[in-house]
Amino acid sequence: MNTHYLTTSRTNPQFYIFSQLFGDDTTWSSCDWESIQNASWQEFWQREGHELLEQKWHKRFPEYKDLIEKVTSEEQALWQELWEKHANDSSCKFWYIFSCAFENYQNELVKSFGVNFNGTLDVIEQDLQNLSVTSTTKKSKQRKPSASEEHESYLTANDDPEELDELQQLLLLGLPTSFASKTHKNHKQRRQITESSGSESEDSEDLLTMENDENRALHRVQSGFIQRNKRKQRQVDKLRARMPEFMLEENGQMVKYWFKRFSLFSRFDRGIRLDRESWFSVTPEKIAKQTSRRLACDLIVDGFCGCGGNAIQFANTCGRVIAVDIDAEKLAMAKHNASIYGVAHKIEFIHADFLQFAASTRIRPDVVFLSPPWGGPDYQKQANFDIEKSLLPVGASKLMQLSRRLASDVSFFLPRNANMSQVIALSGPGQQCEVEHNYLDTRMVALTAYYGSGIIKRS
Ligand code: MGP
Ligand code: SAH
Repeated sequence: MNTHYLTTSRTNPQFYIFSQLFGDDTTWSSCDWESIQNASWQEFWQREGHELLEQKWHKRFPEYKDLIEKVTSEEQALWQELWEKHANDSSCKFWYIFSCAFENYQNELVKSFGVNFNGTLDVIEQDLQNLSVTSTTKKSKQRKPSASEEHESYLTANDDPEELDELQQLLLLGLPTSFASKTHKNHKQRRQITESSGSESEDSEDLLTMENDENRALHRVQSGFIQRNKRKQRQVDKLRARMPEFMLEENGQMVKYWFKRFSLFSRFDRGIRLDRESWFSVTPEKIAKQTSRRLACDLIVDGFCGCGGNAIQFANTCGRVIAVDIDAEKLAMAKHNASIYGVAHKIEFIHADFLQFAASTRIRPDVVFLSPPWGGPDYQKQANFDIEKSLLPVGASKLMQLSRRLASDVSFFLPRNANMSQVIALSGPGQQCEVEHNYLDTRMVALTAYYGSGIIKRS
């Protein structure tokens, strides 16, 4: 994977969606890859292309805004030429990242059908040959990224370019930055070399001067190094002070969520509140926005509202939102977060167990949206996540049955490794569903499944 391109999108991960209709008889092998790719690219480029080009342009040429009014027509033509080149180069880069994400999508879709990947590689390769994907992307498909590249691609979902240095340090949590002992060791080694060579031949006085000179130089280097490290350490300390305390525990495994905070909520710095579970469960804003565009309606029920990642976005596209959660503290946080986005008045927060709520309510929404607990970050340990056995509080079929009591259009937010045959089976005999794979840059975050003719895209 070309890290340069990924670096450019670090501050603002691009959001790609690949979606496909599935019925009883569809499998991954009957996917129309080419049309999925074309439709996804067009969808993305129409949604974000123009803005991305403009953003990048103004970053490259900050003087443009001030100059353009005053330039001659000849200069204007030169600017125009520059713009065209910029638009062309930039769209190529975005296309490249998109193609990488698309390759990942193909691989991940196949895996989610529980197919042994090695056995199908040739077939997929054949499919890829038929696509107009550039040869560089084909190469990248077969090469497993190195550890450092995997780290890079993890970073792409972060919104904190200024703090990457600190991130790298924080990822080694439990620092001290151990510079003192390190330099001491080097110093010792150098001494040993000097001493041994000296004992063999040289005049001891010369040696002493040399050693003093070396020591002085070494001292200068060391003190610069110490200064820099002290400065870094102070920055790290400052950053750690801003992080929730629990993140620094558990071997630092939760720290990654801190670095995604602006990807989770673009207004994070205005006082967004999250508890431990919500840090790893909240739907990233770009994905929540997309789901809310898809599910725009008069009345929607968000059955597992959490701290409001989805509910807040629904409030922007739906007439009214009913947000249910079993945890009163999370509901309070959701209400607070919704007020930061200026939409709290559009959401009715209901403290209830969704199972009981759905079984007893007389409310008849247009759509029910479900993002239940997946059992914490360990969901990733299953090769094929069993949505009947591992979702909480009950399996997907039971959740679907209860939701269908309220509305025929139901949507699930599910783990990226969800068993695809089970996801399709949820639509019921003879019915179809649409499965959307949600990517931030080249990384698949999760999938969203749509059931019911009112919300399936092309039914
Ligand atoms: P993740 O797998 O914990 O993060 O969750 P990431 O960065 O993909 O992990 P990595 O180890 O591969 O780096 C990805 C996304 O899934 C989160 O941002 C949440 O939106 C969603 N998510 C994760 N969990 C554990 C849950 C859950 O239990 N319930 C719901 N509804 N969403 C979850
Ligand atoms: N979509 C949310 C995150 C949901 S996490 C967001 O973007 O912010 C799953 C939520 O389900 C948790 O908040 C948890 O408290 C809630 N939950 C668990 N069991 C529940 C139940 N039986 N009824 C309602 N909510 C439940």
